Amino acid sequence: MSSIPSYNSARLKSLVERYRSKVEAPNPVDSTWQNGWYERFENPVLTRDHIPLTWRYDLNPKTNPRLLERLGINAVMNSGAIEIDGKIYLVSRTEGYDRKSFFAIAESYSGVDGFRYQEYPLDIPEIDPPTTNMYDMRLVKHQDGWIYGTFCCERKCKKAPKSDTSSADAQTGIVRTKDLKKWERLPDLRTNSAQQRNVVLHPEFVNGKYALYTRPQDGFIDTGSGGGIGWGYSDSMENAYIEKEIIINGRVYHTIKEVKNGMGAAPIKTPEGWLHVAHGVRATASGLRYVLFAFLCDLNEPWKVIAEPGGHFLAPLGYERVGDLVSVIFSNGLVQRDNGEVLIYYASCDTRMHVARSDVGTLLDYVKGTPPDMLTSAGCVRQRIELVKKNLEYINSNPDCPLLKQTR
Ligand code: M1P
Repeated sequence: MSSIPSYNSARLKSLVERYRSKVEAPNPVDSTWQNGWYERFENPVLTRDHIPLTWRYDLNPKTNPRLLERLGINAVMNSGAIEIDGKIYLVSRTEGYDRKSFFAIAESYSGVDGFRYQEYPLDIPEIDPPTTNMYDMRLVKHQDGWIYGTFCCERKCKKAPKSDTSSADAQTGIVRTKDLKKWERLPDLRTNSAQQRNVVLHPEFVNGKYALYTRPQDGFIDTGSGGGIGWGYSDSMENAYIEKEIIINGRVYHTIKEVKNGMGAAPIKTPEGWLHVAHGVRATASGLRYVLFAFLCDLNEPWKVIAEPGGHFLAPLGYERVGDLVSVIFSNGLVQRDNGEVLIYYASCDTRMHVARSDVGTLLDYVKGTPPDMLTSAGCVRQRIELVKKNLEYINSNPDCPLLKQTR
């Protein structure tokens, strides 16, 4: 054990230097990414290295002479996002080595770098029955003046036999705040589905009621008969109850959302409809693959999908494929900035947070101009042949087109 250094200022200095190098690192645009839908960035925006040292170490040499880590952080992921007075706030799912998640707020003006956590993590008030694990908060500034957070509340399944120590029951917790400082916990959402995850509040009243996107499911992992993104109404958020859910975006065989799908953050209101970024899941030999997809819903009837491109909008790339899981992208944070930018916050492999940057015009072009999934190989290749034909006609009638100089 002689190689383990005793507490000394050099060790503390090196910890501080590593922390600073992470939180102060610039985050250049990834110039290799070229599909035009959004910009990607070279670095994550939040990792476990962004967690303040005071949350992890006992810094007192008397009680921690070796300066060992006492309460480690395993991962920082699925973060709700909101802009207030020009600053971006992320409420991250922050997971300790003990597997329990909690919420913590990090803030940045640029929204792409410089995120710093507030002094303490959030201490969300407990309710009865107590929550074993809480995660994936969606933040919504509602028309009623409150900022709501809806999140997954997980508890051990009471119906499971004693030998089954894993089965869980997922329901939706609700908090609200005016300033992101004082949080009021409201009773969990009640629905007539066995379990709920990925519940998101629509930002406006619809038909005079609160409207919520749901994801009814039979079990903790399996969506079963419920599969799909649902929609329902509640008279109040103080005692939220949805009597009836309809599925507005279902699972489809041999697509990126064959196994399940779930709403991301609250949609962005655009002149042409409500713009959504959600996640779709399919099974592969190496496990479930989570990607993001986008769609547009009618402005006046937000439960009606009016455009949905085929395929994924954002999938894991390079090191984003690696983490506690494999090939998982999940998003519950979407911000339309006052300057017109749209920031799409996403986590990779339940491990770290990233951002992609776009704008409303580009995203509308993407959702309306990208062809839908034709659902068969033959349909999809015909769709592509049509594109090639159109391009060749264009190239042949435009001698200045740079493609003419290339071999096809
Ligand atoms: O592990 C991937 C994701 O799995 C769940 O999402 P869903 O309910 O759609 O399967 C959530 O636990 C989410 O937090 C997690 O990132």
